[in-house]
Amino acid sequence: MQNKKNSNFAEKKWWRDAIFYQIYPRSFNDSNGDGIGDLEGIKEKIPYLKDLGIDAVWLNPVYPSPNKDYGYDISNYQAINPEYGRFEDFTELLDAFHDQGLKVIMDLVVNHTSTEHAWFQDSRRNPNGPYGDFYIWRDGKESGAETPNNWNSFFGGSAWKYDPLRGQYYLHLFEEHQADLNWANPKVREEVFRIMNWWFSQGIDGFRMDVINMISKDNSFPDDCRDLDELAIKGTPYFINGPELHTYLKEMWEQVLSDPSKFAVGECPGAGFEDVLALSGLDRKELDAVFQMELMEIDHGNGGKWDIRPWKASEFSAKLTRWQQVLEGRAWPANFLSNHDQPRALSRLADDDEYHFESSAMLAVILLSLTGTPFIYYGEEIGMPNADFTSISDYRDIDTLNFFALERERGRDENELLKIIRYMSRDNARSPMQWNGKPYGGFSSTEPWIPMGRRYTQINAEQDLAAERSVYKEYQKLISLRKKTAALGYGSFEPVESDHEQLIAFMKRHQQGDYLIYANMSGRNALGQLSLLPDSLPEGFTMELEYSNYKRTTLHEQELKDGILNLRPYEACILRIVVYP
Ligand code: TEU
Ligand code: CA
Repeated sequence: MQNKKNSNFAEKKWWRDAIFYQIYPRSFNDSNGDGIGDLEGIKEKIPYLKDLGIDAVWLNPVYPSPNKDYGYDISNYQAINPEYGRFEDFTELLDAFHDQGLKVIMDLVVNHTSTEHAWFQDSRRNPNGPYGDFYIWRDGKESGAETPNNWNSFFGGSAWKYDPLRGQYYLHLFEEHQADLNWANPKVREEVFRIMNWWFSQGIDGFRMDVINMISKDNSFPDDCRDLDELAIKGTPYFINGPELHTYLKEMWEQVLSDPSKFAVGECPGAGFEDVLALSGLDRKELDAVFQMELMEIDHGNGGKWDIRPWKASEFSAKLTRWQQVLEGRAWPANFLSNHDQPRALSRLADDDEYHFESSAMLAVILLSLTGTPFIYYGEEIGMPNADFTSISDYRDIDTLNFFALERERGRDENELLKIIRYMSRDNARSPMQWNGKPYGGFSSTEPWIPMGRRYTQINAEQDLAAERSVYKEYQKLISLRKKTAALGYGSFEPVESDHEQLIAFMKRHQQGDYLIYANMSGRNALGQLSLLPDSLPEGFTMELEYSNYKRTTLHEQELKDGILNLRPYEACILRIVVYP
């Protein structure tokens, strides 16, 4: 049965059929032995990526940066950070990917620049100069004694920094060396569009856009008077999904993105259903897809990410269901379970130890069975767990280090904080790629910029590829199954047993065939009630097993007879609905 709505996506777009792989260049592969991953190192691994079956890569920022936020503080948009290589190394890498039929999207970080960027250095010196109004400068209250308002930075503390040279405060929603650009200034937009077109003229295939839904601020910069948890970020209602956001993005579409071969996916923290439909709706002429963060906040308390709360499979299922169904036929989803800002899904959502293999494959089944474009994060394809550092000195991430320092100042216990950080820190996802069990995991011949993950000698690509039960090979199987099964990438989503406390179960319906997906997100056996399947299924249907992460080759007669599916810990199955004429 064809779901009318998803036929809206019939028009071929390379990025709708693509499976993306996100590379964090600083931690992927070091080719020159300085402990920092680089572009030549990525090029060496193209065969590994090609064999996996992916179609495109997203590179986190590789532009010159003082690395206060490791690349998300850019000091020059039209160059390559010498730590990663020369500009020629970039064009050679791009050509090498394209020669293998793989697309490349870059990271566009234009909500803010580094305070080392020439624009900012000129802006603070020449308020009436050409860049005087490129940033958000405001006088403080009480003749400058107080910040212009009570907004917080995402990395802790105030979102305002006083600059004695300019005699004013500038806004920084992130680290104080990341000054927010003033998008209300048409010159700023013009410059950004020129830079984007310049990169497209270099041959790239698209952009992942950093916090793109924060570029428009409420120009009256009011205080946030909500009664919030002390850890919560004040100000968000005045800069997330701001007043001119859609005007700016429509202009960007006109000036840069109208060509259908160009892909634009926006990272939009705090974007709800209506926001995502407005930002990436089919007829909106803004973005092609949006990374929304709701699933990533499943374990966030009222205080946000550092206020960790337990979560249930039924909550996970509910969030998945809502987003798949609300966007159906209206906006194309961008799906991910891990990225460079989140603890790794394997350790966060499943069992990275006793059921390491099963859990890794189970999460891959969920990611690769959803409608939308899937993004695999480096290391997921071999079941890399969290880095799991034990000492604060192992951490490099400014967000983590700021949280630790500020909470220590507030007298919180060090071990309690280390426990929270060990679970939630972004560095859990930024430790070097574990290629083998040799010193420094085959990532580098010298000590890396950040320590290796704690278990790299047991969990690494070399061992996984040699293993009888290889996570990499499960990803290959699931990627090729997805590519030949329209229902997985384009089907309509129907939840099954959505209140099950262990199982994520859903159908994907498509004219080319219907499929049933079960994923046990618990370390205990779970039962799937086949009788609870949608009664819209045709009379006398049966099922055939297409995939299981256990040595299961078929549904047992007993299960079909009893209508009960026995799922072992972290077992995941993909079943094809078969209707005999
Ligand atoms: O992330 C935006 C974002 O929402 C996360 O930073 C989140 O707030 C974070 O985990 C803090 O809790 C983007 C980039 O992905 C991130 O790496 C950058 O640090 C950030 O923007 C600023 O550029
Ligand atoms: Ca290097």
